[in-house]
Amino acid sequence: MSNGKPAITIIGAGLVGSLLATLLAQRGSHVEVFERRPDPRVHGFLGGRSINLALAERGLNALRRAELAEAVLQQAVMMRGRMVHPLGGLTNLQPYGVDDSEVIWSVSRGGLNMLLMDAAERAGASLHFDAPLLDVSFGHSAQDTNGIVIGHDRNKTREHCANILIGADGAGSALRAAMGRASDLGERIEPLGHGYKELEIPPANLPSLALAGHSMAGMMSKHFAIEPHALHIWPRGHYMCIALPNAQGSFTVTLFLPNDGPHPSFATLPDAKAARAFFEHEFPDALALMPTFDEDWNAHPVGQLATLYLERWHLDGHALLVGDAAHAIVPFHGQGMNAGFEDAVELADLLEAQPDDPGAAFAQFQHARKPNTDAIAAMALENYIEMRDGVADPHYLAKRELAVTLSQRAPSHFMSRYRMVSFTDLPYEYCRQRGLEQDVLLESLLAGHANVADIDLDAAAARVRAELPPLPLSN
Ligand code: FAD
Ligand code: 8RB
Repeated sequence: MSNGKPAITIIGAGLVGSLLATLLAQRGSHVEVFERRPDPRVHGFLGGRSINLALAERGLNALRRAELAEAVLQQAVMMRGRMVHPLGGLTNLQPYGVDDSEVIWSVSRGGLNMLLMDAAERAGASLHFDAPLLDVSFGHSAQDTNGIVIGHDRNKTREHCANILIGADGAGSALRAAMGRASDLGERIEPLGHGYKELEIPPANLPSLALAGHSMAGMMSKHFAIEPHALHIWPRGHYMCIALPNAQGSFTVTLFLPNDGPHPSFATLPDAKAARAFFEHEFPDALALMPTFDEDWNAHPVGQLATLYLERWHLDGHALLVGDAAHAIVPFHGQGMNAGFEDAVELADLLEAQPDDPGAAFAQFQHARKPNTDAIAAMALENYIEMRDGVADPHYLAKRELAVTLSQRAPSHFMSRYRMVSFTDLPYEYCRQRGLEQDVLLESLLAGHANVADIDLDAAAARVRAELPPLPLSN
């Protein structure tokens, strides 16, 4: 204890650990953070590669609580919708929301993490780098403190006391492994069977159009090679590519593909030559924009995707897991970080409300969050199907068209699940359940109609208002 507030030890200064450290330190807790990697503000991040993430309303809300939203948005690129690139067809933009208040934001992981580390230190947290958690001996009684072993200077280790231990050390959490050795957490890892490969579209070097005809005509300037304000998708049925814009004019492209099985899978693409031939066939427009395709293919390993489920996130008041360490999910709703940021706010509120009873705070945290993280795990899996082949299905498109119309005619009673997840802070489990109810109604309204134009839309909107309760939205 210091000044009546508990001392808290966080493992991992990733996205969630550094935001949680900021929120707790801003409220007066004494916070120590141990991070395995070197300080990226000194040594650079991920070898300098630009990797970006989609930030949505939930994540932004959490950043607002730490007074960091504006600083983050200054470095972000607005994405208004999904730009779909059919094979051999015309690209089309499907807006995510009703206007520019409903957009998602592409942010650099490295930039965001460094901004959060700065904020945590400014708020008074102590960050220790090159400091991996190696082992833990958990306290037995409520009064017993934990002992943690932290790696230090290659072969040396240091031992520390850690009253309240919080694991924000990511999907491969060392704290989770240590907790699992002490007590069964009910861990289940479900591999997706698909992996991913990161590629890059650099900025296009075009003659500066705005200056054409002026004295500086002919000068080269940086342009985005494809529409910057969109999340690009190349849906191909059982697999897909996506691209998110970076503030510097490049795009990070990700190929999602089955690991094994018949062509195409990562197993049937053993080298860059085979991969290039596959892209020439399936993603020719994207390949044309990737001059470093072969180097990228060879340099970046295939990443694996899985969902992590735990029955228990905490050992009494001794230790708790948050973020990916507790509930890693597949990426297809772009919500992993957003969900982890929601965790950080919820936990900081609960610990602040009962500083003397971390066991109660941890139990309430798990009780409140677990149904919601289970729900986003399920919705993320479902959105892979939607992204990779749903977008080309006529029935799906008819449903989407009807949904858009109903949300205009009955905005207090109908909002697509995507909008609820991305642009509100309604609990994920509510979004999932409400999405199911709306889906049943959409199917019933569409039954027997070849297209949306044949439906009596006034009657449809009246049914929506009669059969669904109003949305619990404040605005
Ligand atoms: P991490 O960010 O992984 O941080 C864990 C930290 O713990 C790291 O700094 C690590 O070095 C440290 N650590 C690990 N082991 C130890 C140890 N033994 N001791 C000390 N420290 C340790 N989410 C979204 O919301 N939108 C997106 O668009 C999106 N895109 C993604 C793109 C990619 C390529 C990936 C991989 C993920 C993406 N996610 C996205 C998910 C998001 O990155 C995670 O949900 C989020 O980073 C989880 O934060 P975390 O702090 O729990 O874990
Ligand atoms: N992890 C995203 C969406 C939903 C887009 C839509 C999807 C890359 C790894 Cl795959 C993906 C979304 O429905 O139109 N919003 O944000 C981010 C996504 O992938 C991220 C960049 C990603 N996550 C391992 C790779």
